[in-house]
Amino acid sequence: SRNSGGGAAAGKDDGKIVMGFSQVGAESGWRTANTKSVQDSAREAGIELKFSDAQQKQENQIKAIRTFISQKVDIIAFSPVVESGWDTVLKEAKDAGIPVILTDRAVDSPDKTLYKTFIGSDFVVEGTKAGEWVKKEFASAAGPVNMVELQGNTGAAPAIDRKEGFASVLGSDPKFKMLASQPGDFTRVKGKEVMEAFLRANKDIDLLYAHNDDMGLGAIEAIEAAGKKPGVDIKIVTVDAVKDGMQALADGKINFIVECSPLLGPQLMELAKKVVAGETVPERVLTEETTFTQEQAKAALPDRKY
Ligand code: GYE
Repeated sequence: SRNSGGGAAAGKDDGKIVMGFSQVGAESGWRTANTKSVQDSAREAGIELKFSDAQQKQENQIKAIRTFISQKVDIIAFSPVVESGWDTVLKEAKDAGIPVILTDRAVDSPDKTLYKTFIGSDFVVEGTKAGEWVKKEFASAAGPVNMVELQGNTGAAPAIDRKEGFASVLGSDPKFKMLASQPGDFTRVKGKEVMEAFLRANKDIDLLYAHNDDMGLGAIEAIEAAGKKPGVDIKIVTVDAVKDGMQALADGKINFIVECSPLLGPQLMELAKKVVAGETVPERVLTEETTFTQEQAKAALPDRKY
């Protein structure tokens, strides 16, 4: 630890950066790839990682952050499961002199001095890309285009923003009708369950927008069990582009995927080193992403790492 500054419980000052990282959980393929990226790049950067899995519960993340504070880590990074309710614990970290980096997801704290930087995707842009694809895909359809939406976990930045971006493109166009929109918590199981309910309640669904691949993959099972063809009878657009999603896209069961990169580890470690060294870092670091059609997925799949 470098943060040994005289305290009784301080570790030895061996110059090695210690990072406490509180992860959301292991809810999706994206998350698994993200965890691996963080762990691998910490090792490569020579940063000692204290990794904690919150199992999708905010209270567990708050506990983990408090533990990191009491352990006097050099830096804390975390991916907040929901946007709200972090001010108190972030203030505790700040008062202890421990810098915080937001990874992947944002918090809605008005006080921007509670964290040093935020690295991750622009989720509103992702939702916009999904909406624009839908608009083009159904350009020649008479309408109405009946849509359903599987949201991420309630209160999470990517759930709020992906919904907003999509609605900003299609929401004011009367041709596009959102029949139902419910949380599927970013998991396959819940995606399947909620899609079953959507199918029971709505005879005529033209399009499913799922906030991640895993919920889309769960929904595909529900659609097939209902005797319909995913990608044909019901078109599907998702976000992430993890391997299983890309495979379903190449197989024609998903129609379009908006990429969201989980490989945040290398940049996170670079930022952490700078922050601990007292250097200034940009307050927002955006990830670069693309989109995939079925043909593009076929081409990209052989080299897809996650
Ligand atoms: O899209 C989803 C995961 O926060 C961007 O969380 C991340 C999202 C990702 O569970 O698959």
